[in-house]
Amino acid sequence: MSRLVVVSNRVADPRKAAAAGGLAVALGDALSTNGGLWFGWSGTVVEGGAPGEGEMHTQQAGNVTLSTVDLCREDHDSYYLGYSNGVLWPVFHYRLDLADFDAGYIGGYRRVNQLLARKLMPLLRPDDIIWVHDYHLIPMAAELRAMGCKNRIGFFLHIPLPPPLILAAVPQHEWLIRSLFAYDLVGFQSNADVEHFSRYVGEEVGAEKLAEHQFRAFGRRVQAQAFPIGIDVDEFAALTHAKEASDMYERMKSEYSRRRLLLGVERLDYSKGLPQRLKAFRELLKNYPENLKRATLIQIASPSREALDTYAGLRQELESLCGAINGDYGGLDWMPVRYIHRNVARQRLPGLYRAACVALVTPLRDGMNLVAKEFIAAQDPADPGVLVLSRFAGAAEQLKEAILVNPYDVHGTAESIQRALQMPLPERQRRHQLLLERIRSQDVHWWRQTFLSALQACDVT
Ligand code: GDG
Repeated sequence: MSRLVVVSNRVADPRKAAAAGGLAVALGDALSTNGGLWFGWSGTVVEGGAPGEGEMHTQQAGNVTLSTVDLCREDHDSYYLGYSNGVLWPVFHYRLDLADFDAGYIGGYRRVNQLLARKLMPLLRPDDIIWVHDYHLIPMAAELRAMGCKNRIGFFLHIPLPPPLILAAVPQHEWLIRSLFAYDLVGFQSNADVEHFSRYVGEEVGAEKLAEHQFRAFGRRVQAQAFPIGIDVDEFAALTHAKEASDMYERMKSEYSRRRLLLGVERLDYSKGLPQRLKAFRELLKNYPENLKRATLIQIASPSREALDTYAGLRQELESLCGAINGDYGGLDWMPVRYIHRNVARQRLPGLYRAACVALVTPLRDGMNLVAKEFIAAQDPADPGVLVLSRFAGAAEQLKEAILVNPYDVHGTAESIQRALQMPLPERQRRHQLLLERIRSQDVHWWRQTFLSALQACDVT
């Protein structure tokens, strides 16, 4: 059996993965099954270090080796803040207006991918299977191949791939896509992403389509298909019934016994559509006054990428919107919005999900969105809450029984929230049962196994 090597920007210790959540657990499981190596950035930024250099640290976690590399300040700022999160993240989420195409960033992005490939290369064995994750590391396989690596290498993109004309706004778009042809298998979250890839390689580089999911260009063949990521439904259900979540649930139920709870949970990120959601909630209060003194929106927006200006600006916008809604509609005994800019402990989240009668998951664009799936897993099947889901989340391709909304349409979203609040019990139960079946049949273990089986089966001749 081949050894699995996972390469991702950040590395989690499989022994502590439960605290980090589903993806870390799933990758940890995959690595522990036959022993493996998890490789990436250490999270340490060395002030004044030399660009393209970084010390490597190795520790053993059971049968999994964790090897991580430090980055100097200049590399971190151009690779992580600059190119990954200042160019690729906004463009891949269709936000050309927020991209910062500073020519200097690409050098750092390439340098760090080269550095990581150089450090990884001597650790590899001939029959290792390598699985690279996400937009930070798109050129990783090309760098490894240039150093003589012949292993099977797969890549999974956790964020969306935009349509060709949007992707073409990145000055290095052709280089990025050419880099994907150094992999044997490229996985996307949704069929829409695969369709964008297929159109791009057909229109921009004249790739030949050899078969369903098989493309040839730049003298290489790549397989590209959708592997929608899931959650560990059983683990999440168990977490829901454990003490911390039950306590949270009871507390919420008694505190809001006379109210209806709506819930939003995400990292504070402009892709998540938070201002539009708050405006839709304000519209709900305005147009359906029966919700006054009754509906409370709890919005968790956990801190994220605070070093970037766009994120600081968004934070201010949200604080001012929440203040305005509470000022206009709130009273001494009721505040319509409770906005929490802190990380909530993972063990408590399922209790919050279960206490909510409506979840608002309304990103402007999202690769998948795991919060939607966690909300479904945490519900009481006898009295489930309703999921209001953006049609622009990758999850919308699977979760058709949610109430699908266009988050840009504030009025339409408010109408849909009202419909969710009024949905009769039998309809809620029917929809929830179908959604639960869907997230169960394509859970995170299914995702990992299907991806790795497809990678094993790739024709690499
Ligand atoms: C990327 C893609 C794709 C959120 N707030 C808190 C907290 N969370 C947890 C949630 C969930 C996770 O973070 C967020 O996952 P999402 O999928 O919703 O979104 P991204 O972080 O943007 O993830 C996305 C994903 O990768 C996987 O491929 O689905 O499209 O953008 O698990 O529960 N967890 C805790 N406290 C919080 O305050 N403990």
